[in-house]
Amino acid sequence: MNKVTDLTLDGDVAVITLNSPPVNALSAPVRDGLFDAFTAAVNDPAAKAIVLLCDGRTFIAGADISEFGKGPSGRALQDVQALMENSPKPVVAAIHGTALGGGFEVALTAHYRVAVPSAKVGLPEVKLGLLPGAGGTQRLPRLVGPEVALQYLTSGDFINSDVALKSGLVDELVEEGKLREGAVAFARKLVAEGRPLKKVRDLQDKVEAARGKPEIFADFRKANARRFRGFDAPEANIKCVEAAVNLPFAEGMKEERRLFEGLMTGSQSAAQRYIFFAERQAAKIPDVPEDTPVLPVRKVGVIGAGTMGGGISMNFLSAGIPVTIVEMQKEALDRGVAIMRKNYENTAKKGRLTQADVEKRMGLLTPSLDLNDLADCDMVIEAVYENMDIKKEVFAKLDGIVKQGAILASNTSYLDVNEIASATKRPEWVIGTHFFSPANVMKLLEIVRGDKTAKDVIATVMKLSKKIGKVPVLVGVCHGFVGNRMLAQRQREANKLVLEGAMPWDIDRVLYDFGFPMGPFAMSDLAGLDIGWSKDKSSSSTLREVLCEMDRRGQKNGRGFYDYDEKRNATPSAEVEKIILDFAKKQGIERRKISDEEILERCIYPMINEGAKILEEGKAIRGSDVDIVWINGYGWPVYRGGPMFFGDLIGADKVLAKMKEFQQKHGDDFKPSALLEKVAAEGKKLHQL
Ligand code: TC6
Repeated sequence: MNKVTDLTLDGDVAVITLNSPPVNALSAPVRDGLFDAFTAAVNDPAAKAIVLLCDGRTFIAGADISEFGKGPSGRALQDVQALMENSPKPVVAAIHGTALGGGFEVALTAHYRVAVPSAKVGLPEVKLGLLPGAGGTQRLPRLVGPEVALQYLTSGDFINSDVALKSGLVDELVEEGKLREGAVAFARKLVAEGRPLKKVRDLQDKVEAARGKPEIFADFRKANARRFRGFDAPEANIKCVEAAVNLPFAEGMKEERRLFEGLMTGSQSAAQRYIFFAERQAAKIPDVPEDTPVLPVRKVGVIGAGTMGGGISMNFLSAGIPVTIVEMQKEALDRGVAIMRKNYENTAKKGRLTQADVEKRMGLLTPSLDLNDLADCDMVIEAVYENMDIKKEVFAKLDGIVKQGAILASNTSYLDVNEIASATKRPEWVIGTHFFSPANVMKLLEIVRGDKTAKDVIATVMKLSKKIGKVPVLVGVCHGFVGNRMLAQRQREANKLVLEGAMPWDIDRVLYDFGFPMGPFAMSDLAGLDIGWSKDKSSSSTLREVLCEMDRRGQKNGRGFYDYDEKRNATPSAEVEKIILDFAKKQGIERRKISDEEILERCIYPMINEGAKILEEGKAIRGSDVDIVWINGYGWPVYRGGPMFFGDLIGADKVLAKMKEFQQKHGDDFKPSALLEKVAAEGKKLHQL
C-alpha cells in the first residue's frame, strides 16, 4: 500500500480510504494503492466485507486526465476492477461528492453502492471526446436499460442521488455526513443477511429485452442528429450500447476498448481534454495570486433594462444575489422586468424551475428610475448604449453616488475601459465586463482589465463570474478585446469573398460544416442588417447598406441575405445574388470561382494571426485563453479546440506560409504577426504560449 490508500478494520469490515487531492483521480499511484489495498483486504481473514470510500471533497472523479496520451505506468484499472468484482467478500462503494467517469466505473464493479443524498454520479467522458473505457458502456445498460444509458452516456450529465437510487445505480442512501458509518453498517447487514455478491456484468434482462430492436438506436440517432453534429464521441458511445445489447459481456468489452482507443488517439478528444484544462487555467492570473482578498458582493446594481441589462441581472438573481435595476423611462423599465419574468417562466414551463423559484428570483429584483438607488450596491454594472460619451457621463454620475469600495463595471464590447475609468476619481475600482448575448445564457465573460484596475477588484470579479455560472477570461484594453477583434477579421474576409466570387450561402455552408452553429451571413440576418443603419445616412457603399435600402433587413422582415418563410427557414435569394453581381460589377471586381478550401483559410487564418497579435501585445494572458473565448462566446466547435489549438493542428508554419501567399495576392490585411513568424520559426505551439 502507498500513501494514497489507507486500510483499516472497523470490526469485521475492512475500510479502504483513498486520499489523493484534489479529486481522487485514478492516477498511477491511486491505481497501485487500490490494487494493494484490495489485495490485502481480500486476503485478511478478519475482514468479512470491504468498503471503499474517499477522503476530501469527493469520491473518485475519474481517470487522471492529465495522464492521457502519456505512456502506460502503474497497474491497469481493469486489474483493480477484477479484484473488486471477483472478491469473495461483498465490496461496497461509498459515494460522496461526484463519482464520475472511471470513478463511477470503479463503483460499478463493487457489488453494492451507497451514497449520501448530496452525491452525484455520472459518465461524463463524452464531454472529453471519449467513452467510459473501463466497462461503463457495458455495465450501465445492464443496470438502467439501453434507452436511459444512451441518454446518460451521450449527454455526460451528472445524476442526482435520488434518481440514481430509483434507477438502481446506487442501492441505498445514507445520512449526510455519516457516510463511513452508514456504509460500514450496510456492509455488515449484507454479511448478516447473506446477500449475494451482485455483479452488474451478469445482469441480462434489460439488454435482452432490447435485442432485435434496432429502432431504439435508429430513433435515438435521428432525434439527436443536430446535437451530435460533428462530434465523434456520441456515435462511439451509441455503438458501445449496441454492443452491450447484442454481444456477450466479454465481446462488448472488446468493442468498447477498440472504440475507446480510436477516440483517445484522435484529435477531437485531444482538443476537448485541452479545453477542460484551459478553462480552469483561464481562472489563474499570474500577478493576482489565489489568496488575493475578495470583496463581498451582496448586492448588485445594473444600469439599463434592455436586452443586455436584463440578461445580466438574471445571472445574479439566479445565483441568489439581489439586484437593483435602473432605467430612465418607466415603460422601458416595466418592459425589461416583464421580459425577465417571462424568460424565467418559460424555463419553468420546460420543467427546469418551479414557480416558487421564479418568484424567489424576481423577489430579489428592485426596479428603479433613480440612479441614487445604487448608492449602497457592492458592484454596479453599466449596460447602456455603446457610446463613449454616454458611458463617461454615467460613470461620472456613479462616482458621485455609489459608496466608496464598490466595483464599477462597464458592459462594453469595444470601448476603452481606461477612458471610461478616467471619468471617475477611482479608476482602480473600474473594470470592464463584456457579457455575450443572451447574457443569461452565454457562458463567456470577457473581463477587461484597465491600466489602473486593482488586483482585488480583478480577483473579486473573476470569482463572482464563476458564482454566476460564467467562464471568465481576463483580457486587456484594445478595440473589440479578444473575441470581437478576431471576429472582425473573419467578417472582413467573408465580405470580401462575397464580392470576389463566393455567395453568402457558400461561406455560411463552409463555416457551418467546419462546426460553427451558423455562418456569418445567417448570423447577420438573425441580428438584423439594419443595426446602426439609417436611411438618410445610407450611402450605398457597402452591400449591407444596399440590402437595407431595398428593405432587406434580415430575419425580422423575412428578407436579408436569405429569403425566409413563415417558419424562418432560410433559402438563398435570387434577388440578393443579382444585387451582389451588380455591386461587384460597379466596383470593377472580376468575379472568379472560389473553392471551399480558400473560403475556410481566408476566414480562419487571419483570426489565428490576430490571436497571435493579441498575445504579442499582451492583451490575453495565454494562447489557451484565446481559445476559451472562442469556444464559449462564438460557437467555435469544441472538438476543434479553438483557433490557436486549430492553428497548431494545421501547423503554425503552414498558417504562416498561407498568410504570406494571401498577403502577396490580397494585401496587408494578411500581414503575418511577428509572433506567428517566431512560433513558426521556433517550432513552438500557439496554444501553449
Ligand atoms: C475518465 O474517467 C475515463 C475513463 C476511461 C477509462 C480509464 N483528472 O473542476 P475543478 C482537477 S475521463 C485530473 O476546478 P470543482 C482540475 O484540473 C474523466 N485532474 O473543481 C482542478 O485542478 P487545478 C471523467 C482533474 O469542484 C482541480 O482538479 N471525469 C480531474 O469545480 C479541481 O477541479 C471527468 O470528466 C481529472 N479527472 O469540480 C470529471 N478532475 O485546481 C472532470 C478535476 O489545478 N472533473 N481535476 O486547476 C470535473 O467535472 C470537476 O473537476 C469536478 C469538481 C466536478 C470533479
